[in-house]
Amino acid sequence: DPYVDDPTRHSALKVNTQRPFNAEPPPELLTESYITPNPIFFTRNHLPVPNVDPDTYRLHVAGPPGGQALCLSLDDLYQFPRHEVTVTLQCAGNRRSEMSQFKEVRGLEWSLGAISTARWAGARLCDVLAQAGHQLCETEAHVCFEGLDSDPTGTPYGASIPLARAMDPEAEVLLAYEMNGQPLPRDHGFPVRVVVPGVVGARHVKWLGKVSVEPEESFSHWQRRDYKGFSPSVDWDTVDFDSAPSIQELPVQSAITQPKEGETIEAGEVTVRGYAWSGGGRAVVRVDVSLDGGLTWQVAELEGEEQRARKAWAWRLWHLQVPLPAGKKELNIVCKAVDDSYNVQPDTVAPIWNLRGVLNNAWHRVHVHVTP
Ligand code: MTE
Ligand code: MO
Repeated sequence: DPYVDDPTRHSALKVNTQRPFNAEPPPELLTESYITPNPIFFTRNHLPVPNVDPDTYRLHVAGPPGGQALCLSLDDLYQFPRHEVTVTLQCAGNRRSEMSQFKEVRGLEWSLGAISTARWAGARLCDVLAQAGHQLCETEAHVCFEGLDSDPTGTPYGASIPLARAMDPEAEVLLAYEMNGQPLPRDHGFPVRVVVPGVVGARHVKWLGKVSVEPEESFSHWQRRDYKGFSPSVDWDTVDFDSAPSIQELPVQSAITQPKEGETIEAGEVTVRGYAWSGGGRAVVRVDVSLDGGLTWQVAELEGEEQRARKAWAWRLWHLQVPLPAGKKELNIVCKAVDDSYNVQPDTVAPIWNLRGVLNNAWHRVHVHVTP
């Protein structure tokens, strides 16, 4: 069993698959705090967790022609200026189960918890690339990452991001060695992972072993044959993965974590809670909440840290506390967020359904009963 060496996990996690380990925190814990505690941070593993010895760990960074290939120990990495940033990480498959309720999709049945937020610390990728002699270039280029986790054929997990993002100090791409003030937990990439603010989780390569700059995107299965969006008309017989770009920045997203679907609440007053986030550093400017399925709306109160313009890498938590009209027996609670490009969420899954069940950002809906 290649998974015997996997770490032990927190019992509050809702396990999706045990081998490889995939799990999410329950909604009520997810938005209990702005920073997700490490033990309940959602985990998305495609392969067994590698057991990396921090003393012998080396990160290989390929150099350009005439440049300098680097072979960095953890201590070497600590010599680069330390950079800290709070980043929300979301899997492209977050909320897939709502998409599969509409029509079958292939993938893990994530509820709304394949998203979490941490304070990450590490070396800036741009500093490490510069040390190896890499520069921005006019021609298309991508920074390819390889993990130390691999399948039975020895193929590692891999992904890539455009060189322009990697080299932009404002994009704050990190080679992270700390998560919420602790060394990275094994499930989250110990000892080093990539953190790409504003970009889909799949590019945040864990257990980072190798970095290189290439004229093309990573040839990894997860870059080329997965994590892409398609029209609802495309099925497994007609899908052409080369025809769609890899997912990088994610669309505006929000979900309700309280009350929960099917719950019975007391008459008088209701408190609705949830999260909202957008990709690409776009800030959440507003969250609208409806108690009547979208006929009328109220504006929720945003909590948590203020976001920086164009660098809003972390989510906003929000709440709305309102009296209930007398005689209401049930509520159809809906939320939708607006980002600072005025992007909005689609009202249903139907127009964004895709065979892989990724990129679900439809209005989130929760139906609750009210006791008289
Ligand atoms: N990196 C490696 N090496 N192996 C993986 O399976 N999964 C990716 C990404 N990085 C993965 C990886 C995916 S799809 C996601 S959503 C995030 O890690 C999840 O990060 P987390 O487990 O720390 O939440
Ligand atoms: Mo993911």
